[in-house]
Amino acid sequence: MAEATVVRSEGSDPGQASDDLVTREDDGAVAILRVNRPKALNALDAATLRRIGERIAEVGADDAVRALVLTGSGTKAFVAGADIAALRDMNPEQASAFSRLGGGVFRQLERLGKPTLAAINGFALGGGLELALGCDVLLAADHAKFGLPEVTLGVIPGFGGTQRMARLIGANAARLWVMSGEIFSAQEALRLGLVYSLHEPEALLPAAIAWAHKMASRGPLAVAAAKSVIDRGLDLGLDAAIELESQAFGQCFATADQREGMDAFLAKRRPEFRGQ
Ligand code: DAK
Repeated sequence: MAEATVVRSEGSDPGQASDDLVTREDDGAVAILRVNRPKALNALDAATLRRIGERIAEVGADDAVRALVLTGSGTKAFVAGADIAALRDMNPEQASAFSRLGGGVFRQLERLGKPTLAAINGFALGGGLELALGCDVLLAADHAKFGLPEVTLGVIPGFGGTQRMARLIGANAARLWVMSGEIFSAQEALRLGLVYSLHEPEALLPAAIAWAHKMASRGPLAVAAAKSVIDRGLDLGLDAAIELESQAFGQCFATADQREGMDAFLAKRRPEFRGQ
């Protein structure tokens, strides 16, 4: 079945250019992507999901970008979920195709060979929380609200939320929040380890960008290898995961960045990593 026939883009605000659904601005080596559908609290319809995918691909291909921060437009919402108006009339095939579209985009985000941070500036519900879960590190504003409320709509999380929540906060807490569909506070998210830190709303983006710059200044191949080994290792037994780390450690020694990093240390100067 052709994707275009089943994954519709209803829900995008009339007159809003698809380009504008996800804006990009760069701060040096850090790209900042904002989901930008303020009238629907940045809810994800098919057009917005596709645009996120295009932006991620763009960032991945841009050698000048070494880290990504993902946030939502405005101060009220990061992303308030999948677009319920677009979901409502889907048949099972269309829903599966929508799920595959979102799941594919979130996996693309997760596999991006550059560090990614979610700056959660408000509601992160349903597909919005699932989008944040595709990032490497989650930071939040202290007024943010979290939840996977899909069961309140008669469905379940369809973009990997059940799996990533359980991996990140453990099965007990994941079951509680997924099966109740309740919304929870930023303070609870911090307590659960779902987010790394909370910030005053105006301090959130600067904090995320500051972490992104730190990561962007390190050896990019090493950062990408570390990300990959942590992610892949989580799905393996400890022996296999440690072997994966050993292999990746060895591969670092085939790079110019390894020599540059160690030469710079010994010469007491800042390294100039070229990602080679
Ligand atoms: N979709 C569409 N529009 C939304 C929206 C959403 N998720 N969230 C908010 N909006 C719209 C509202 O309809 C409203 O539009 P207008 O009436 O102004 O036209 C506007 O944004 C402002 O929202 P409110 O007026 O409701 O603002 P409040 O401050 O009163 O409330 C809220 C904020 C976030 C508590 C409330 O809007 C809310 O409860 N929103 C829905 C949150 C939610 O349930 N999110 C989860 C969506 S379900 C799957 C694939 C994916 C998924 C599941 C399955 N498969 C294909 C299997 C994922 C599902 C979800 O994410």
